[in-house]
Amino acid sequence: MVALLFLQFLAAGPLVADGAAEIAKIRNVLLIVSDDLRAGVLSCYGDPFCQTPNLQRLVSRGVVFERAYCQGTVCGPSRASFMRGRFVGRPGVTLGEHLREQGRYSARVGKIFHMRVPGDIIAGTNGEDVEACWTERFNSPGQEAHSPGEYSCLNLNIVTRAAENRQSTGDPHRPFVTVQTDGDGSAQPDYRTADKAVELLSGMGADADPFLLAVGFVRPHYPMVAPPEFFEQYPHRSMLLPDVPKGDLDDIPAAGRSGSNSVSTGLQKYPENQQRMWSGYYAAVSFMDAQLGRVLDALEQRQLLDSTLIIFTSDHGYHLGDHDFWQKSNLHEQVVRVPLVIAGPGIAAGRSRSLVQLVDLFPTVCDLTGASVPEGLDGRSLRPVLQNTSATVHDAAVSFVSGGHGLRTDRWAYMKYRDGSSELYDMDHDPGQYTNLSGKPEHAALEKQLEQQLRQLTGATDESSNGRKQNASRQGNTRQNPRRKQTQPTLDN
Ligand SMILES: [Ca+2]
Repeated sequence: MVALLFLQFLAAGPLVADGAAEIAKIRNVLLIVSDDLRAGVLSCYGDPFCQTPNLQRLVSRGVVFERAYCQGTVCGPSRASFMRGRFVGRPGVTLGEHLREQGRYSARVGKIFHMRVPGDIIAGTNGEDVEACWTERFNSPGQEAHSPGEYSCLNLNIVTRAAENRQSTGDPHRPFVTVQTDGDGSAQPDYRTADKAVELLSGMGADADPFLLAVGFVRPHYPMVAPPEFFEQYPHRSMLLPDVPKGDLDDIPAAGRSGSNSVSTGLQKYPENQQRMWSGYYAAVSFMDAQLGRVLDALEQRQLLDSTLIIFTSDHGYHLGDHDFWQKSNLHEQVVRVPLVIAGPGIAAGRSRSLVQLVDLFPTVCDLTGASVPEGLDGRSLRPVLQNTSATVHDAAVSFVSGGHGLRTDRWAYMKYRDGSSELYDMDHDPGQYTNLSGKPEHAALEKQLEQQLRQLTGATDESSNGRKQNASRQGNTRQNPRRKQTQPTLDN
Protein backbone atom coordinates (compact mmCIF):
# COMPACT_ATOMS: atom_id res chain seq x y z
CA MET A 1 0.00 0.00 0.00
CA VAL A 2 2.79 2.35 0.92
CA ALA A 3 4.66 1.49 -2.27
CA LEU A 4 1.50 2.06 -4.32
CA LEU A 5 0.91 5.45 -2.76
CA PHE A 6 4.53 6.31 -3.34
CA LEU A 7 4.22 5.55 -7.04
CA GLN A 8 0.99 7.49 -7.28
CA PHE A 9 2.67 10.40 -5.55
CA LEU A 10 5.50 10.37 -8.04
CA ALA A 11 3.09 10.08 -10.94
CA ALA A 12 1.10 13.02 -9.65
CA GLY A 13 4.11 15.32 -9.68
CA PRO A 14 5.72 15.12 -13.11
CA LEU A 15 8.91 17.02 -13.72
CA VAL A 16 8.00 19.66 -16.23
CA ALA A 17 10.10 21.62 -18.63
CA ASP A 18 7.93 24.70 -18.52
CA GLY A 19 8.36 25.41 -14.84
CA ALA A 20 7.08 28.97 -14.89
CA ALA A 21 3.71 28.04 -16.37
CA GLU A 22 3.29 25.21 -13.87
CA ILE A 23 4.42 27.34 -10.94
CA ALA A 24 1.67 29.79 -11.86
CA LYS A 25 -0.82 27.08 -10.85
CA ILE A 26 0.23 27.29 -7.20
CA ARG A 27 -2.72 28.42 -5.11
CA ASN A 28 -2.16 26.76 -1.77
CA VAL A 29 0.66 26.41 0.71
CA LEU A 30 1.33 23.47 3.02
CA LEU A 31 3.99 24.59 5.50
CA ILE A 32 5.35 21.74 7.62
CA VAL A 33 7.63 22.63 10.50
CA SER A 34 9.43 19.98 12.51
CA ASP A 35 10.91 20.97 15.88
CA ASP A 36 14.62 20.87 16.75
CA LEU A 37 15.39 18.79 13.65
CA ARG A 38 19.01 18.98 12.60
CA ALA A 39 19.55 18.65 8.88
CA GLY A 40 22.45 16.21 9.24
CA VAL A 41 20.32 13.35 10.60
CA LEU A 42 18.29 13.12 7.40
CA SER A 43 19.28 10.84 4.55
CA CYS A 44 18.79 13.69 2.08
CA TYR A 45 21.65 15.41 3.93
CA GLY A 46 23.81 12.29 4.04
CA ASP A 47 22.82 10.39 7.18
CA PRO A 48 23.27 6.63 6.64
CA PHE A 49 20.85 5.40 9.32
CA CYS A 50 17.75 7.53 9.68
CA GLN A 51 14.64 6.27 7.91
CA THR A 52 12.46 9.11 6.58
CA PRO A 53 10.67 7.58 3.58
CA ASN A 54 7.98 10.25 3.51
CA LEU A 55 10.38 13.16 3.48
CA GLN A 56 12.07 11.27 0.64
CA ARG A 57 8.79 11.46 -1.28
CA LEU A 58 9.13 15.25 -1.15
CA VAL A 59 12.84 15.07 -1.96
CA SER A 60 12.10 12.98 -5.05
CA ARG A 61 10.00 15.78 -6.51
CA GLY A 62 11.36 18.95 -4.88
CA VAL A 63 14.43 21.04 -4.23
CA VAL A 64 16.69 20.15 -1.29
CA PHE A 65 18.44 23.25 0.02
CA GLU A 66 21.82 22.03 1.23
CA ARG A 67 22.73 25.31 2.87
CA ALA A 68 19.63 26.68 4.59
CA TYR A 69 20.13 28.61 7.84
CA CYS A 70 17.82 29.61 10.67
CA GLN A 71 17.95 33.10 12.14
CA GLY A 72 16.80 32.33 15.69
CA THR A 73 18.61 29.47 17.43
CA VAL A 74 15.83 28.51 19.85
CA CYS A 75 12.16 27.89 19.09
CA GLY A 76 10.53 31.20 20.01
CA PRO A 77 12.80 33.71 18.25
CA SER A 78 13.24 31.52 15.17
CA ARG A 79 9.54 30.94 14.64
CA ALA A 80 8.59 34.57 15.30
CA SER A 81 11.27 35.53 12.78
CA PHE A 82 10.39 33.28 9.85
CA MET A 83 6.65 33.73 10.33
CA ARG A 84 7.27 37.48 9.88
CA GLY A 85 10.01 37.19 7.26
CA ARG A 86 12.14 39.43 9.43
CA PHE A 87 15.26 39.01 11.47
CA VAL A 88 14.96 38.02 15.12
CA GLY A 89 13.08 40.55 17.22
CA ARG A 90 11.81 42.69 14.34
CA PRO A 91 8.08 43.41 14.45
CA GLY A 92 5.84 42.95 11.43
CA VAL A 93 2.77 41.28 10.02
CA THR A 94 2.73 37.49 10.21
CA LEU A 95 2.45 35.34 7.11
CA GLY A 96 -1.05 34.12 7.95
CA GLU A 97 -2.35 37.61 8.73
CA HIS A 98 -0.93 38.87 5.47
CA LEU A 99 -2.53 36.12 3.41
CA ARG A 100 -5.83 36.46 5.26
CA GLU A 101 -5.90 40.17 4.42
CA GLN A 102 -5.81 39.05 0.80
CA GLY A 103 -8.75 36.74 1.17
CA ARG A 104 -7.04 33.44 1.86
CA TYR A 105 -7.87 30.84 4.47
CA SER A 106 -5.15 30.19 7.02
CA ALA A 107 -5.02 27.37 9.56
CA ARG A 108 -2.56 26.15 12.14
CA VAL A 109 -2.40 22.64 13.49
CA GLY A 110 0.11 21.99 16.26
CA LYS A 111 3.16 24.14 17.01
CA ILE A 112 4.06 26.95 14.61
CA PHE A 113 4.81 29.92 16.85
CA HIS A 114 6.51 29.04 20.10
CA MET A 115 4.88 26.56 22.41
CA ARG A 116 6.65 25.14 25.41
CA VAL A 117 7.42 21.52 24.78
CA PRO A 118 6.36 19.68 26.80
CA GLY A 119 4.58 22.30 29.00
CA ASP A 120 2.09 23.74 26.50
CA ILE A 121 1.64 20.35 24.82
CA ILE A 122 0.64 18.64 28.06
CA ALA A 123 -1.68 21.57 28.90
CA GLY A 124 -3.05 21.87 25.35
CA THR A 125 -2.40 25.63 25.44
CA ASN A 126 -1.51 28.08 22.67
CA GLY A 127 1.88 29.22 23.93
CA GLU A 128 3.06 32.36 22.13
CA ASP A 129 0.79 31.81 19.16
CA VAL A 130 -0.44 34.85 17.20
CA GLU A 131 -4.20 34.40 17.00
CA ALA A 132 -4.64 36.85 14.11
CA CYS A 133 -2.37 34.70 11.94
CA TRP A 134 -5.07 32.05 11.59
CA THR A 135 -8.63 31.68 10.41
CA GLU A 136 -8.72 28.54 12.55
CA ARG A 137 -6.20 26.96 14.88
CA PHE A 138 -5.95 23.60 16.57
CA ASN A 139 -3.71 22.34 19.35
CA SER A 140 -2.61 18.74 19.72
CA PRO A 141 -2.23 17.88 23.38
CA GLY A 142 -0.43 14.77 24.61
CA GLN A 143 1.05 13.21 27.71
CA GLU A 144 4.63 13.55 26.50
CA ALA A 145 7.07 12.13 29.09
CA HIS A 146 4.09 10.79 31.04
CA SER A 147 2.93 8.57 28.16
CA PRO A 148 2.50 4.98 29.38
CA GLY A 149 5.46 2.82 28.42
CA GLU A 150 9.17 2.47 29.09
CA TYR A 151 10.53 5.79 30.27
CA SER A 152 14.25 6.60 30.38
CA CYS A 153 16.01 9.64 31.77
CA LEU A 154 19.39 9.10 30.21
CA ASN A 155 21.53 11.60 32.08
CA LEU A 156 20.28 10.17 35.38
CA ASN A 157 20.46 6.61 34.04
CA ILE A 158 16.89 5.89 35.15
CA VAL A 159 14.73 3.38 33.27
CA THR A 160 11.24 2.63 34.54
CA ARG A 161 7.71 1.75 33.51
CA ALA A 162 6.34 3.49 36.59
CA ALA A 163 4.11 6.48 35.92
CA GLU A 164 5.22 8.33 39.06
CA ASN A 165 8.20 10.64 39.54
CA ARG A 166 9.11 11.08 35.89
CA GLN A 167 11.32 14.03 35.06
CA SER A 168 9.24 16.04 32.63
CA THR A 169 9.90 19.78 32.74
CA GLY A 170 12.93 20.16 35.02
CA ASP A 171 16.45 20.97 33.85
CA PRO A 172 18.92 19.63 33.04
CA HIS A 173 17.09 16.30 32.81
CA ARG A 174 14.13 16.83 30.50
CA PRO A 175 16.18 16.96 27.25
CA PHE A 176 17.44 13.46 27.93
CA VAL A 177 14.09 11.70 28.22
CA THR A 178 12.89 8.96 25.90
CA VAL A 179 9.64 7.00 26.14
CA GLN A 180 8.94 3.81 24.21
CA THR A 181 5.17 4.02 24.37
CA ASP A 182 2.59 1.35 24.82
CA GLY A 183 0.09 1.27 21.98
CA ASP A 184 0.32 2.47 18.41
CA GLY A 185 1.31 6.09 18.97
CA SER A 186 -2.12 7.46 18.08
CA ALA A 187 -2.29 9.36 21.40
CA GLN A 188 0.87 11.30 20.55
CA PRO A 189 0.65 15.00 19.67
CA ASP A 190 2.18 14.59 16.21
CA TYR A 191 -0.25 11.79 15.38
CA ARG A 192 -3.12 14.05 16.44
CA THR A 193 -1.66 16.91 14.42
CA ALA A 194 -1.65 14.69 11.34
CA ASP A 195 -5.22 13.57 12.12
CA LYS A 196 -6.45 17.18 12.17
CA ALA A 197 -4.45 18.17 9.09
CA VAL A 198 -5.94 15.21 7.20
CA GLU A 199 -9.41 16.23 8.35
CA LEU A 200 -8.89 19.81 7.18
CA LEU A 201 -7.50 18.67 3.84
CA SER A 202 -10.49 16.39 3.34
CA GLY A 203 -12.59 19.56 3.14
CA MET A 204 -10.29 21.15 0.57
CA GLY A 205 -10.48 20.62 -3.13
CA ALA A 206 -9.81 22.23 -6.46
CA ASP A 207 -12.69 24.66 -6.00
CA ALA A 208 -11.92 25.57 -2.37
CA ASP A 209 -10.50 28.94 -1.37
CA PRO A 210 -6.70 29.11 -1.56
CA PHE A 211 -5.26 28.04 1.75
CA LEU A 212 -2.23 28.23 3.98
CA LEU A 213 -2.15 25.10 6.13
CA ALA A 214 0.66 25.24 8.68
CA VAL A 215 1.37 21.88 10.27
CA GLY A 216 3.71 21.94 13.23
CA PHE A 217 5.16 18.65 14.49
CA VAL A 218 6.86 18.71 17.89
CA ARG A 219 9.23 15.79 17.34
CA PRO A 220 12.16 15.24 17.49
CA HIS A 221 12.05 17.91 20.25
CA TYR A 222 12.38 16.23 23.64
CA PRO A 223 10.88 14.17 25.17
CA MET A 224 11.60 11.67 22.42
CA VAL A 225 8.40 9.64 22.54
CA ALA A 226 7.46 6.96 20.01
CA PRO A 227 6.26 3.36 19.89
CA PRO A 228 9.02 0.74 20.37
CA GLU A 229 9.18 -0.23 16.69
CA PHE A 230 10.62 3.18 15.90
CA PHE A 231 13.42 2.68 18.46
CA GLU A 232 14.10 -0.88 17.30
CA GLN A 233 15.23 0.43 13.91
CA TYR A 234 18.16 2.08 15.70
CA PRO A 235 19.87 -0.30 18.17
CA HIS A 236 21.80 2.04 20.41
CA ARG A 237 25.07 0.10 20.23
CA SER A 238 25.24 0.73 16.49
CA MET A 239 24.89 4.49 16.91
CA LEU A 240 28.00 6.50 16.06
CA LEU A 241 28.82 9.40 18.39
CA PRO A 242 30.37 12.58 16.99
CA ASP A 243 34.13 12.73 17.11
CA VAL A 244 35.22 15.08 19.91
CA PRO A 245 39.00 15.48 19.72
CA LYS A 246 40.95 16.02 22.92
CA GLY A 247 41.11 19.74 23.68
CA ASP A 248 38.22 20.49 21.29
CA LEU A 249 36.85 23.21 23.57
CA ASP A 250 40.18 24.93 24.15
CA ASP A 251 39.81 27.31 21.22
CA ILE A 252 36.06 27.96 21.60
CA PRO A 253 35.53 31.19 23.57
CA ALA A 254 33.28 31.04 26.64
CA ALA A 255 30.46 32.80 24.78
CA GLY A 256 30.47 30.07 22.14
CA ARG A 257 30.35 27.13 24.53
CA SER A 258 26.99 25.57 25.26
CA GLY A 259 26.02 25.46 28.91
CA SER A 260 24.20 22.24 28.07
CA ASN A 261 27.12 19.87 27.69
CA SER A 262 28.07 16.34 28.59
CA VAL A 263 29.74 17.43 31.85
CA SER A 264 27.11 19.90 33.10
CA THR A 265 24.24 17.52 32.40
CA GLY A 266 25.93 14.40 33.77
CA LEU A 267 25.62 12.54 30.49
CA GLN A 268 29.38 12.15 30.35
CA LYS A 269 29.09 9.41 32.98
CA TYR A 270 27.00 7.22 30.64
CA PRO A 271 28.56 6.84 27.18
CA GLU A 272 26.02 4.19 26.19
CA ASN A 273 23.24 6.59 27.08
CA GLN A 274 24.73 9.09 24.66
CA GLN A 275 24.19 6.42 22.02
CA ARG A 276 20.65 5.97 23.36
CA MET A 277 20.13 9.71 22.82
CA TRP A 278 20.91 9.19 19.15
CA SER A 279 18.66 6.16 19.00
CA GLY A 280 15.82 8.12 20.62
CA TYR A 281 16.35 11.13 18.37
CA TYR A 282 16.28 8.97 15.25
CA ALA A 283 13.16 7.19 16.56
CA ALA A 284 11.43 10.54 17.10
CA VAL A 285 12.43 11.72 13.61
CA SER A 286 11.06 8.55 12.01
CA PHE A 287 7.84 8.82 14.00
CA MET A 288 7.42 12.43 12.85
CA ASP A 289 8.14 11.29 9.28
CA ALA A 290 5.35 8.69 9.50
CA GLN A 291 2.91 11.47 10.43
CA LEU A 292 4.23 13.63 7.59
CA GLY A 293 3.37 10.73 5.28
CA ARG A 294 -0.24 10.72 6.40
CA VAL A 295 -0.55 14.43 5.58
CA LEU A 296 1.06 13.96 2.16
CA ASP A 297 -1.30 11.05 1.45
CA ALA A 298 -4.28 13.30 2.17
CA LEU A 299 -2.93 16.06 -0.05
CA GLU A 300 -2.51 13.56 -2.83
CA GLN A 301 -5.93 11.99 -2.33
CA ARG A 302 -7.56 15.43 -2.59
CA GLN A 303 -5.65 15.94 -5.85
CA LEU A 304 -4.03 19.05 -4.46
CA LEU A 305 -0.46 18.28 -5.51
CA ASP A 306 -0.82 20.26 -8.73
CA SER A 307 -1.89 23.42 -6.93
CA THR A 308 0.02 23.30 -3.65
CA LEU A 309 3.44 24.53 -2.65
CA ILE A 310 4.88 22.20 0.01
CA ILE A 311 7.57 23.50 2.35
CA PHE A 312 9.26 21.25 4.91
CA THR A 313 11.69 22.73 7.43
CA SER A 314 12.63 23.04 11.11
CA ASP A 315 13.01 26.02 13.42
CA HIS A 316 16.70 25.24 14.04
CA GLY A 317 19.08 22.33 14.36
CA TYR A 318 20.39 20.53 17.42
CA HIS A 319 23.59 19.42 19.09
CA LEU A 320 23.81 15.71 19.87
CA GLY A 321 27.23 15.55 21.49
CA ASP A 322 29.15 17.58 18.91
CA HIS A 323 31.88 19.40 20.89
CA ASP A 324 30.19 17.58 23.84
CA PHE A 325 27.27 20.02 23.43
CA TRP A 326 23.62 19.01 23.68
CA GLN A 327 20.62 21.06 22.55
CA LYS A 328 20.57 24.43 20.74
CA SER A 329 21.04 28.18 21.55
CA ASN A 330 24.40 28.11 19.81
CA LEU A 331 25.89 29.40 16.56
CA HIS A 332 27.69 26.25 15.49
CA GLU A 333 26.78 24.53 12.25
CA GLN A 334 24.67 21.71 13.71
CA VAL A 335 22.32 24.29 15.23
CA VAL A 336 22.14 27.02 12.59
CA ARG A 337 21.83 24.76 9.54
CA VAL A 338 18.29 23.53 8.99
CA PRO A 339 16.59 21.09 6.65
CA LEU A 340 14.62 22.76 3.86
CA VAL A 341 12.81 20.95 1.07
CA ILE A 342 10.36 22.74 -1.22
CA ALA A 343 8.15 20.96 -3.75
CA GLY A 344 5.24 21.98 -5.93
CA PRO A 345 3.99 22.19 -9.49
CA GLY A 346 6.69 23.40 -11.86
CA ILE A 347 9.46 22.69 -9.37
CA ALA A 348 11.83 20.00 -10.66
CA ALA A 349 13.67 17.67 -8.31
CA GLY A 350 17.15 18.92 -7.55
CA ARG A 351 19.60 20.19 -4.99
CA SER A 352 20.68 23.77 -4.34
CA ARG A 353 23.95 24.98 -2.87
CA SER A 354 22.71 28.56 -2.56
CA LEU A 355 22.88 30.05 0.92
CA VAL A 356 19.28 30.65 1.96
CA GLN A 357 17.59 31.79 5.16
CA LEU A 358 14.32 30.90 6.84
CA VAL A 359 13.25 34.54 6.48
CA ASP A 360 13.15 33.82 2.75
CA LEU A 361 10.06 31.64 3.16
CA PHE A 362 7.63 34.55 3.61
CA PRO A 363 8.56 36.38 0.37
CA THR A 364 8.78 33.03 -1.45
CA VAL A 365 5.19 32.19 -0.49
CA CYS A 366 4.03 35.65 -1.56
CA ASP A 367 5.87 35.41 -4.85
CA LEU A 368 4.63 31.94 -5.76
CA THR A 369 1.01 32.46 -4.71
CA GLY A 370 0.66 35.89 -6.27
CA ALA A 371 0.20 37.67 -2.95
CA SER A 372 1.66 41.12 -2.48
CA VAL A 373 4.94 41.42 -0.56
CA PRO A 374 4.91 43.57 2.60
CA GLU A 375 7.47 46.35 2.91
CA GLY A 376 10.60 45.76 4.90
CA LEU A 377 11.00 41.98 4.80
CA ASP A 378 14.52 40.72 5.47
CA GLY A 379 14.31 37.74 3.10
CA ARG A 380 14.23 37.20 -0.64
CA SER A 381 12.05 34.99 -2.80
CA LEU A 382 13.59 31.59 -3.56
CA ARG A 383 11.81 31.42 -6.92
CA PRO A 384 15.08 31.78 -8.89
CA VAL A 385 16.45 28.64 -7.21
CA LEU A 386 13.19 26.72 -7.53
CA GLN A 387 13.30 27.35 -11.27
CA ASN A 388 17.04 26.78 -11.63
CA THR A 389 18.94 25.07 -8.84
CA SER A 390 22.23 26.62 -9.91
CA ALA A 391 20.89 30.11 -9.09
CA THR A 392 22.03 31.95 -5.97
CA VAL A 393 19.94 34.27 -3.80
CA HIS A 394 22.33 35.24 -0.99
CA ASP A 395 26.08 35.39 -0.56
CA ALA A 396 25.70 35.11 3.23
CA ALA A 397 23.27 33.93 5.89
CA VAL A 398 23.01 35.27 9.44
CA SER A 399 21.92 33.77 12.76
CA PHE A 400 21.27 35.29 16.16
CA VAL A 401 21.87 34.34 19.78
CA SER A 402 21.28 36.83 22.57
CA GLY A 403 25.03 37.17 23.04
CA GLY A 404 26.08 37.55 19.42
CA HIS A 405 25.64 36.81 15.74
CA GLY A 406 26.76 34.23 13.23
CA LEU A 407 27.61 34.67 9.56
CA ARG A 408 27.85 31.86 7.01
CA THR A 409 29.39 32.59 3.65
CA ASP A 410 30.29 30.24 0.83
CA ARG A 411 33.47 29.16 2.59
CA TRP A 412 33.51 30.65 6.07
CA ALA A 413 31.56 30.40 9.29
CA TYR A 414 32.11 33.40 11.54
CA MET A 415 30.71 34.09 15.00
CA LYS A 416 31.03 37.42 16.79
CA TYR A 417 29.98 37.71 20.42
CA ARG A 418 29.05 40.79 22.37
CA ASP A 419 31.94 40.29 24.74
CA GLY A 420 34.27 40.80 21.77
CA SER A 421 35.27 37.18 21.31
CA SER A 422 34.86 35.43 17.97
CA GLU A 423 35.17 32.18 16.05
CA LEU A 424 36.19 31.59 12.44
CA TYR A 425 36.06 28.25 10.61
CA ASP A 426 37.08 27.22 7.11
CA MET A 427 34.04 25.14 6.16
CA ASP A 428 35.74 23.77 3.04
CA HIS A 429 38.50 22.14 5.05
CA ASP A 430 37.01 21.95 8.56
CA PRO A 431 33.25 21.30 8.29
CA GLY A 432 33.22 19.93 11.86
CA GLN A 433 34.42 23.31 13.15
CA TYR A 434 37.30 21.91 15.14
CA THR A 435 39.91 24.62 14.52
CA ASN A 436 39.02 28.20 15.39
CA LEU A 437 41.06 30.45 13.09
CA SER A 438 39.93 33.71 14.68
CA GLY A 439 42.82 35.87 15.78
CA LYS A 440 45.34 34.24 13.44
CA PRO A 441 47.35 37.00 11.75
CA GLU A 442 47.00 35.40 8.31
CA HIS A 443 43.21 35.74 8.55
CA ALA A 444 43.07 39.24 10.03
CA ALA A 445 41.89 40.94 6.82
CA LEU A 446 39.29 38.25 6.16
CA GLU A 447 38.01 38.46 9.70
CA LYS A 448 37.65 42.22 9.48
CA GLN A 449 35.70 41.88 6.24
CA LEU A 450 33.39 39.21 7.69
CA GLU A 451 32.75 41.32 10.78
CA GLN A 452 31.84 44.26 8.59
CA GLN A 453 29.55 42.10 6.46
CA LEU A 454 27.86 40.76 9.59
CA ARG A 455 27.27 44.25 10.94
CA GLN A 456 25.85 45.41 7.64
CA LEU A 457 23.45 42.51 7.40
CA THR A 458 22.23 42.55 10.98
CA GLY A 459 22.57 46.29 11.68
CA ALA A 460 24.41 45.10 14.76
CA THR A 461 26.39 47.15 17.15
CA ASP A 462 26.74 46.19 20.79
CA GLU A 463 24.02 48.71 21.59
CA SER A 464 21.67 47.84 18.76
CA SER A 465 21.77 44.09 19.29
CA ASN A 466 20.95 44.69 22.94
CA GLY A 467 18.14 47.06 21.99
CA ARG A 468 16.81 44.61 19.45
CA LYS A 469 16.71 41.88 22.04
CA GLN A 470 14.80 44.04 24.51
CA ASN A 471 12.42 45.07 21.76
CA ALA A 472 11.83 41.39 20.99
CA SER A 473 11.09 40.67 24.63
CA ARG A 474 8.47 43.41 24.72
CA GLN A 475 6.72 41.84 21.76
CA GLY A 476 6.70 38.46 23.40
CA ASN A 477 8.66 37.12 20.47
CA THR A 478 11.22 35.46 22.67
CA ARG A 479 11.50 33.87 26.02
CA GLN A 480 15.04 35.03 26.43
CA ASN A 481 15.87 36.56 29.76
CA PRO A 482 18.38 39.41 29.28
CA ARG A 483 20.01 38.52 32.58
CA ARG A 484 20.44 34.90 31.64
CA LYS A 485 23.27 33.80 29.43
CA GLN A 486 22.13 32.37 26.10
CA THR A 487 24.30 29.32 26.59
CA GLN A 488 22.30 28.04 29.53
CA PRO A 489 20.02 25.14 28.70
CA THR A 490 16.78 26.47 30.17
CA LEU A 491 15.87 29.04 27.50
CA ASP A 492 13.35 26.98 25.68
CA ASN A 493 10.88 24.67 27.22
CA1 LIG B 1 12.67 24.16 18.50
